[in-house]
Amino acid sequence: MNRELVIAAAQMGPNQRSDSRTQIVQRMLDLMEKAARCGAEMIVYPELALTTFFPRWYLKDAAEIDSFFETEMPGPETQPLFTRARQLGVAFSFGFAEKVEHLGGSERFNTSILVDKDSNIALRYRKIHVPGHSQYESWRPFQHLEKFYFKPGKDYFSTARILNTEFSLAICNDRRWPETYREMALRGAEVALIGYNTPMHYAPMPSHDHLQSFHNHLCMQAGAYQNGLWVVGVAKAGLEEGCQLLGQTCIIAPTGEIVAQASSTGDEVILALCNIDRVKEIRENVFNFEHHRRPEMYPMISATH
Ligand code: CDV
Repeated sequence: MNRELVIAAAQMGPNQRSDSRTQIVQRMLDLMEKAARCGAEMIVYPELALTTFFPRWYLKDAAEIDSFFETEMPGPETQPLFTRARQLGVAFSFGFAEKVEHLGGSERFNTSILVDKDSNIALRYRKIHVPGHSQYESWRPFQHLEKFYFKPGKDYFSTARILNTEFSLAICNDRRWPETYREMALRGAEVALIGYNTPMHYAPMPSHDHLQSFHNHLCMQAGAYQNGLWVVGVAKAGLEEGCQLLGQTCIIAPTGEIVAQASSTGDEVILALCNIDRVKEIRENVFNFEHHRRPEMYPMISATH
C-alpha cells in the first residue's frame, strides 16, 4: 500500500510593514481553512511568513529591529495557528525571524519550523546559506542585509518523521545549493519543504533578472530528481514595499515534474496528492546512492577548507 499525503503549499501575497501580526496570521488562518477544506494534511507557508522581508532595509533602531523577531514560538499572536491546526488535525510549516535569548546575550536566525498535527514542534531549522551582505550598500535600490540581521544556523539539515513521512526543511537561498538536497536525501528525507522570498531584481547581476523564474524551478526540479525527493517550494510573492517578489509556488515530484503550481502572486493554496513512495522510483534506480554513488571520488565536496 503506497503512502499518500495531501500536501498544500500556501503561497502568501505581500506583507506590508504596516500589517500587524494579527492581520497576517488571520490571512494564514484563512489559507489553512481553505487547504483543510480541500483535504490537506500538511500546509506549507513561506520564509519570514509573519513579517515583511525587512532585510531590504538598513535599520538601526534596536526596538524596531526587535519588532520583526519572535522570542517565543508559539507566542500570543501565533498561538491561533497552532490551536486551529490542532482542531483541524493538520500539520504545518512556516518561516519566521527568531531571536534566541540566553545568558551571554542573544542570537538571531532565519528559522523555519515543522509542526505535527497535535501542534508539537517536530523540527526547527535555522537557515544555513544566509545570502546578501552585512553592511549598508548605498548603490543598491534596496538592501539584502540578511548577513547583517541573521547568523547562519549551526545545526545540520535534519529530518523529522511525522505523518508516516520523513520531512526536511530548508529556506530560500538554500534551494539553489545542490548540497542541501543531497544532505537531506542522505539523511533519509522524503519531502523537502522550502519557503522563499525572492526579489525579481538581483542587484549584483541585473542581467539575470529575467531568469529568476527559470532559476527558481531549475534548482528545485533538479534537487528533486537528483535526490529522489518531493519538493514543496512556497513563495511570499507580489509587490511588497515597492519590491516585486517572485511567485511560482510549486509542488515537485521525485521525477522532477511540477505537479501543482500557483497561478497568481497573491494568497493562494495549491495542493497535490503526493505518493511518498515514489521516492523509490529514483532512489532504487538511477540514483541508488548505495550502488552507484562514489563518495570516495568526491573529496572536494566535503572538504571544509
Ligand atoms: N530570501 C533569500 O534567501 N533570497 C535569496 C536572494 C539571493 C535573492 C534567494 O536566493 O532567493
